[in-house]
Amino acid sequence: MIYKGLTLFKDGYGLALRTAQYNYRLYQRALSVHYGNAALLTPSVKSYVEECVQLCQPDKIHICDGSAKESQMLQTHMLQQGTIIPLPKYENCWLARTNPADVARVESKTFICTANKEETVPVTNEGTPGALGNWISKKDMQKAIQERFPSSMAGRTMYVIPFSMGPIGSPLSKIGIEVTDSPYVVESMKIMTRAGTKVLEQLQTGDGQFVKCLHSVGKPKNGVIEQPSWPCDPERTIILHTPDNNEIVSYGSGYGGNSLLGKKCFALRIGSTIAKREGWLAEHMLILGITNPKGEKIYIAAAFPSACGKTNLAMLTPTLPGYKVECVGDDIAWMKFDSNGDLRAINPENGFFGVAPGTSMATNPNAMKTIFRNSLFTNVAHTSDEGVYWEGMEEENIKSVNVTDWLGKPWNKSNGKPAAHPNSRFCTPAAQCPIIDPAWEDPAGVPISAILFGGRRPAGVPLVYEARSWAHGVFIGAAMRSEATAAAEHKGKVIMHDPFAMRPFFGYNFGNYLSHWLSMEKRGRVPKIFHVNWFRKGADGKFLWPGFGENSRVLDWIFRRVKGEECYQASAIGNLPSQNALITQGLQEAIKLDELFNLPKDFWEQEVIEIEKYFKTQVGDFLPTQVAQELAGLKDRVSKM
Ligand code: GTP
Ligand code: SPV
Ligand code: MN
Repeated sequence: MIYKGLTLFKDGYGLALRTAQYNYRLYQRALSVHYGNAALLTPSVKSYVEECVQLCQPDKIHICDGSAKESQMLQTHMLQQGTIIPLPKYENCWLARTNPADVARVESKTFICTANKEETVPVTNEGTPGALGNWISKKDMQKAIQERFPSSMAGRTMYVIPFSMGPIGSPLSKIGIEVTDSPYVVESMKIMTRAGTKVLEQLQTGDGQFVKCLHSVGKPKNGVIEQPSWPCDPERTIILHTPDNNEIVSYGSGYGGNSLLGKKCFALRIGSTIAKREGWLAEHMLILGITNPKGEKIYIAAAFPSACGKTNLAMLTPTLPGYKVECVGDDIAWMKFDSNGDLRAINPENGFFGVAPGTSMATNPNAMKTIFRNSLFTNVAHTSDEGVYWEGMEEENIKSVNVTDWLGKPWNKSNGKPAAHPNSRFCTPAAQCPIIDPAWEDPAGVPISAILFGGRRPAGVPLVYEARSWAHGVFIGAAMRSEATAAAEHKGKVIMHDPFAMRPFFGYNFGNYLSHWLSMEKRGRVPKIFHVNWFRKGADGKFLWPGFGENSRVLDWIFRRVKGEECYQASAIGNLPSQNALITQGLQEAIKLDELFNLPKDFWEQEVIEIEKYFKTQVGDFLPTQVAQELAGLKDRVSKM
């Protein structure tokens, strides 16, 4: 065994495995690299792979080249394992069914590891459990790794995925190496990121830096894998991040943000810590370009919590005549001021991992035109004509076929359960989107003129309002709340705080994050900030606003505000559209505008109390004075309503 020369080196950092013999080399033959070219790995990538091999003891090593031939090979392998089902109704599409215990991100098992707890989370004296991330000590992280990873890949292939977040070579992009034992993860990462040999070449010519991402679907302690087609270890799932050395370690889950480590783990958690150090922003935001009837174009970024409408807004089909929306990204934005003081954003991703239920020709035709080629569906329902189905999809699709639900059981509407899991998703190449923005891969990014915050607020919060200033906008982001969704393990429809839609994704102390946001005003021209709410409900429990394409009416008002039109009126909570400023001509149904924009005093008094309590118990002394002043200002204005 050629790894005899490696010793465990417990320095308390990350994996804490270091090669003792520096002259040690990863030889293709000796390591049984059965696919790919180990000679392309830089010395630091080689030593990282060696550490992972030493720890996880895989049978084989596969260095991903990103090719179509490789995809065919992995698809064949996954077909044999029963992990995927072909969908010949479409072109190169596949369906995966996970273990029913592995269907969403697990926020409670996600940790950030720093020397001091305060680096990761605000520590307050209130005795309330922290809800702004979980901290783990270096010692406990080591323990967690040592309890789970040794030999976790025995009998399996270890895939090494070189990937770039952002266009390869862009000054805003960053590289990662994900080591995983899941071929499903490989195929998903090849859609969601730029992955393969070209990234290894970039590593050789660039600064050689990369984020270390180790992932194993794991093996349960008792050795029993319940569903061999989807191995996982839900009971011991853990997702660990060490910002100090740009390292991610994820065990036990094969799904979504738990396993596609470029996404939430890298682009947001590690990304936000890099962004803090380097003076930019890594955010849970879509990016869209919008052109008005005069032919003027601006770009907008929007932060809504998981399953609250980012993909839909990013691909919006405007109902307002003369408007055009183009999509840059649907989930993550990396934003940095350029030398002219403009805030420029890139979408670090290469694909969409979008919520399937609710996606239809009526709600999001652009998504429907994107997803039926070269796509991987997970936990949606299967039809007997070898296609897919989910709640909200046009029902004619299932008129003359039988439906099998996401669990593999026969399904019909009368059995009362959803056919597709509420967090079922499509994974599809962004380049296939018919309205992908011409500048979506511009290495310089696109200039951002407005930032939107929003969430699911069934009561009290109007359709749209504008922040009074940058600091007020930062406060609005900090005070964001939204109804819980199926994207994580939360139960029920409780209204949760989700500041900046980042609560599950902060890589460092939220108080310091707020200071960082406030500091942007000194770095360049800051965009205008708005809050939107498509989800307000009337007394009948129905949405007051039709949403989707009609949201273009709200974007039109925002556009005009960006251009400086005086189409607003001040209110206690911020600027609202002035009378008749929101274009309503052509709306299919009569809209109860009064209800949609009403600001009930008792609601806002309660909201202020709730925000105050949240800041006190969750952020404590880490709350920047400016944000506290904004809260005091709101409280004062609400008292005079
Ligand atoms: P993540 O991928 O989890 O980050 O979610 P997301 O923010 O991209 O949410 P997405 O656009 O996938 O929407 C989630 C759900 O909200 C879907 O079921 C949509 O149909 C629904 N939705 C999106 N936009 C609207 C809207 O304007 N009005 C209403 N009523 N529902 C919407
Ligand atoms: C989200 O939950 O915000 C997602 C899906 O975009 S996941 O990739 O699983 O994080
Ligand atoms: Mn998301």
